Amino acid sequence: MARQRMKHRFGLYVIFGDQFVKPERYEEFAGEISDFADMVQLREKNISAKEYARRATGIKRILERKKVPLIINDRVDVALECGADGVHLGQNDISVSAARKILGKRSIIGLSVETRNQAKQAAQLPLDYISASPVFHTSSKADAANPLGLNGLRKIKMVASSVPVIGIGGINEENALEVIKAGASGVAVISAICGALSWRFAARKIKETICKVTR
Ligand code: TZP
Ligand code: MG
Repeated sequence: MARQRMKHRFGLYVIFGDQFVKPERYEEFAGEISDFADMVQLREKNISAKEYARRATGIKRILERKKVPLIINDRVDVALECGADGVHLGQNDISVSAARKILGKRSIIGLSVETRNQAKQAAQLPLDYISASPVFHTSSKADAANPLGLNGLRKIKMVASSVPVIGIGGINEENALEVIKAGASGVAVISAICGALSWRFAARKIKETICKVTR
């Protein structure tokens, strides 16, 4: 029998890591965005599991007060260690099924997909959402595939209609609404928030924009 998916609000899904924010400012960052983010992902590359969990634990404390779930990129062990709400996996990470066994049925598990075929396969897995990657051109991920465009995003939603799809890549205040209108349940944003002069203001603007279409 197909697994019953729990309902989560994705809306504005903010992603950050030391590529864009200095670790000593993580708690300040989390505090600024927490009134507008529906979900937050810590995305670190090339640091120890111990340091990853230390950073995540500090953020978790802030987000918990606002009931904003924290997702850990790549590392199921780190998610377990810091009591995160879930994990986000790529096509080359540990499998979704293994992550589900380790983290249990209440954890939020997401998977990046770049093609319709990957999306179709993902719809059969015990996951909570997929991210369609990248929707637009992005400079934040060195090995990003060619942009799907809004049409590519629509096609991914079509083959994985039972799964919430999050758009990621090059999303900002100007194009966020189009991404939602194309079928996404949320927008994942890095540089348009982390690179803004005011993190709080940038998050608020995108959140207000996507709230024009409620899903
Ligand atoms: N995965 C696909 S695109 C991307 C990731 C992590 C980067 C998105 O960053 P930005 O700055 O919002 O384009
Ligand atoms: Mg990964």
